[in-house]
Amino acid sequence: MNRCPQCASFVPAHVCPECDHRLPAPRDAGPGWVRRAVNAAVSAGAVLTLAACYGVPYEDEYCPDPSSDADGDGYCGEFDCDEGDPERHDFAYDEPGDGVDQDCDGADAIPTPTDGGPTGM
Ligand SMILES: [Ca+2]
Ligand SMILES: [Ca+2]
Repeated sequence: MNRCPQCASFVPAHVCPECDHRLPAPRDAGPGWVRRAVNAAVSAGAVLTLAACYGVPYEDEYCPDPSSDADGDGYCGEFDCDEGDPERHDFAYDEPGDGVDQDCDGADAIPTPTDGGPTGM
């Protein structure tokens, strides 16, 4: 929240809804080096916040050793039950009723009425 210097109310944006006074955006304030420092601090803060909320991005999370990813699907080890088929890994969509266990849960997905399967009547 910013404080409007004209009417002293707190405003969420850069334009005060009470008096239409336009507040300077933090990125626009100060000389070049100040602006760059503020931008760097804001960017670093955003990265830290995102990392805290969603975890640190790790490119090879599902296959730390790409040399063991024989089918090249980006999954290996515990995340890939069939290194001979890039369509089969723990995060694959399991097409119901095709006889193939694409998502490696131990069985082919069972068709539901929306998949054109049994209606259950
Ligand atoms: Ca693989
Ligand atoms: Ca399937």
